[in-house]
Amino acid sequence: VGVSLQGRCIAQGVGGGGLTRGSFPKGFVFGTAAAAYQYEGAVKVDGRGQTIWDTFAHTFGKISDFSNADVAVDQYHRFRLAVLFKSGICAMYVRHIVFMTTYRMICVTFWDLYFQEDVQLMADMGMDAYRFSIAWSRIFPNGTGQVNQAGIDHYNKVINALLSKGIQPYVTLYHWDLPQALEDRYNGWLDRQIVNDFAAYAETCFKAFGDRVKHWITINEPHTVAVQGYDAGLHAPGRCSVLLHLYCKSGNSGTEPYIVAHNFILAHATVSDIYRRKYKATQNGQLGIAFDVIWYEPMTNSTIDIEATKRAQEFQLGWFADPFFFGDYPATMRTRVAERLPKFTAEEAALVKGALDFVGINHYTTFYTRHNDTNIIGVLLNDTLADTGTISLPFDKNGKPIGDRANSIWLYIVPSGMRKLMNYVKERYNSPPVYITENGMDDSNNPFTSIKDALKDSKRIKYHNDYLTNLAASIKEDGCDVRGYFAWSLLDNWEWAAGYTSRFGLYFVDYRDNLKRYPKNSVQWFKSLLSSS
Ligand code: PSG
Repeated sequence: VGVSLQGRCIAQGVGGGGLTRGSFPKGFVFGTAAAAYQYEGAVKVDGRGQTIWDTFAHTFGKISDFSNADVAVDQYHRFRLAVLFKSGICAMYVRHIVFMTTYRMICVTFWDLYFQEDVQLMADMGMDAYRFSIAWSRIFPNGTGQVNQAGIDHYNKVINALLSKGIQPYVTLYHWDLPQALEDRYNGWLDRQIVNDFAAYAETCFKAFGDRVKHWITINEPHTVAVQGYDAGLHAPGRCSVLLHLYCKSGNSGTEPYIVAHNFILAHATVSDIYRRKYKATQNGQLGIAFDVIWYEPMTNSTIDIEATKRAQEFQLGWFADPFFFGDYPATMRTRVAERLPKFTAEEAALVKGALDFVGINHYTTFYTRHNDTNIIGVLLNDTLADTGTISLPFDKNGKPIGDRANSIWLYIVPSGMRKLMNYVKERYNSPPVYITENGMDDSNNPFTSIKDALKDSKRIKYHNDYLTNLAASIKEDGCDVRGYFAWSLLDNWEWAAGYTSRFGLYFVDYRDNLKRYPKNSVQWFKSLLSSS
């Protein structure tokens, strides 16, 4: 009673919404999210092959703090079995067989498996699930060919450790760490061959883990990869043609993002087809993609800006989700990108349409959008953005920020965007099942802040409380079919081009003392929420 009372008080005290488990439907899943390259470290251990992110992070000038993720937060090692503990109770009983007396012992033995750190941290919070990614290059160090058994063994250990604590694995197959061998062989996602190689990797995972993994996210944020990796060049493989190739050695910002996107879509569709034909009947799992979606609000109430806002969303979520629901890209994209936008053959369209079992949404922030038909931005920074004929900013026309800012320059706190986005998905795609596969905010990694102060993350508590309150309303009041919520992230970790400058964790990681984990106050908040009824 004490715990649940306290839980209610904390949950109420913070947002005023009085969130409890009961604010969500029965069976609603709460978890934390993570990704291999941001967490694992151990990049040369047990036969792991190099990835495009190892290459990118080790290229001078690409990561803001000049760091790399060779060690990251060492999760690869911290999944090791730490202690195997055996205990039991025994009872003696006496048996008489005529004149013979025998003393017999019966014992009941309990085996307890204790795992080092990270699984226990999730269990401590009462989380139902953990979203993590498999590193393709641990399974196939060269992208294809011979399976690396040590990689399979590792993820078996992870999955079994989670299940032993009642935590369901939600597994991402591709969270950006493409085997470098495939980039070298045929330019990775730019070549259609990737579809077959990805399918072979995915199938290997279904065979090895599919008896226990029931939720697969094939690809994390294909939109971010297409734009940041191939248009702006800020993410691996760092291709672009903006600034007259001064920033990226090679690439074509006007065409490559669309080609890569097309291959991502075909890759998911192919994998989904294989799963449904060969594994679904026995494994009975579900496949989705995690789409990154900023919510857009019109900058003014002029028709031209309202139209622009619709277009911006079609070029973001629509670009990737429309093909799965309607069999083609949005009409606005067909018109504006014209011959640079790849086409689906009738056969491909049939394969793609209907290939999602659920929609994963990574949602963090909301921007204002206005019409913009100058091409300056395209020439300087970002061609796909120029194609939209829009510009989106976290400031209104008077320069006032749309919400409170977190640490990342793109992360402004606008909880109502969550509810609006859920309704948009419901309306546009006819109520598909949705999982929020990421939602969270970061603090800066300030070397002068004491650990004690860094653990006081009331801003993060409020963030989750307010976004979850809007999510609950979208389900209960608007009838959106949302099945689960994953907080980004379990731990502070390596934040891509921002390196270690950003802390998204519910747990603080001490980068100066053996990567020790400390619960921030948000851990207690989640624990209270999750133990409430
Ligand atoms: C997602 C959304 C935006 C920027 C970056 C991401 N946005 O709205 O401008 S990346 C995404 C990713 C994960 C990151 C996390 C935080 O899947 O690996 O660590 O979000 O940036």
